[in-house]
Amino acid sequence: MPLDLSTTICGKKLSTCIYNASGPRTGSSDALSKVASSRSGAVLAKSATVNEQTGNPLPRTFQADGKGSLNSEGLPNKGIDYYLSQDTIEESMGESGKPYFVSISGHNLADNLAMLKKIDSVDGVSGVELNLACPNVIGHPIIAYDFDQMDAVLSAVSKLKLQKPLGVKLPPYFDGPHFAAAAKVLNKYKSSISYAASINTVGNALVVDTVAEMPAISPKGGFGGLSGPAVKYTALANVKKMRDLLDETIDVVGVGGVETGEDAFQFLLCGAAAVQVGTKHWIEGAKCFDRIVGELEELMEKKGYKSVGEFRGKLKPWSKEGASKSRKAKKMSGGGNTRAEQAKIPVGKGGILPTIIVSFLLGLLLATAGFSAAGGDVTMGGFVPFGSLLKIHDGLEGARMGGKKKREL
Ligand code: RRO
Repeated sequence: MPLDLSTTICGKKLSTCIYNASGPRTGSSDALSKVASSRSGAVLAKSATVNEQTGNPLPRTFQADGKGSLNSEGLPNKGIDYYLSQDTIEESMGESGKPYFVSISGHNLADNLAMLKKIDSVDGVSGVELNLACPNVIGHPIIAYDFDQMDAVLSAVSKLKLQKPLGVKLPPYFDGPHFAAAAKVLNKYKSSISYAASINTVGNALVVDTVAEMPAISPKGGFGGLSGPAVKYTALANVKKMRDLLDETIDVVGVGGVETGEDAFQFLLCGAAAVQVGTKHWIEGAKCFDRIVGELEELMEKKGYKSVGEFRGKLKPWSKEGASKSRKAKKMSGGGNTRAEQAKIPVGKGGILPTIIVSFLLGLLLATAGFSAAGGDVTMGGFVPFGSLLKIHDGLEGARMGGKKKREL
């Protein structure tokens, strides 16, 4: 019997519990159609504003050292009407039959209410994610860090009595009282909220370019939202806490640093009803959904699970027995948890030297081909032969809005 990876969000069945986060590669029907054609269980569009906007100045994204990515996109998007048009929905979703969700991040409450009213009457939209957590709009602090403002927004939204299901995108919280305060506000409006997506990027991080002695991106003095593996543990904690604190009628959708089926499994264990992928989708493209779903299936098979429901939310308390089981399994596979154990893991088959040589040759090749080593406003670029940094500046952006090259938002 095939494994059951399905889930239900906003009352809609998703064939797999993995889908895309609003953000990279979600700004156009072209990009969204690739998600729809993959094993992603649903399709979620880029956060929209009332009108089309180009976002912050370039360079505004940076992928550093494989551990984290930084962005200060500033909400580039085609405007809500684009994401609601039947042409866009048809071009994006094709015959996939999957749920299509939109996301909004208005400049103010009036904008959000106006967009929600529009969305509510559009066929083919399964729900809306209200982004309360964008860290990158200059002069606008993160709404969901101000609990009074969050309450006021949700109060006004609940008065609309929307027909479409509503999700909210939350920022990461880091302290007990903040988790509790956020959950209290959300629970107050539980009859209007279908799910909470935790987490948006970790706001106001800074990557420093050692060579140029400057920030790696240009807007906001180099401050941007941190994503990728660096934030996974924060995201897991937020999902677990929110699942513990939120009313059971509000689903928690996990997002933050998911790269593998094992990552997705961990989010599900912490109680996520579904798992979104953002940064890895940006880096790898829509084929990441096929890979991550396949890896989750493999892991479930190994563990003897037939459906996601069998382990979702069943994270066990720490125990000596569990730790011993884990240690034994790691020993068998040659890995380990402690530094001493990890030091024994060989670096590839031939050790580290071949890796250094290949990296050096690749660096020379890229330099000869005229790639930029210093970053800046380039599509791809930068190899520092004696550093460990292979960086890609605005890889996705390709070119500016309206520029010659096609750009996937
Ligand atoms: O567009 C962005 O700069 C952006 C948004 Br709306 C968001 O919600 N989170 C983020 O990291 N970047």
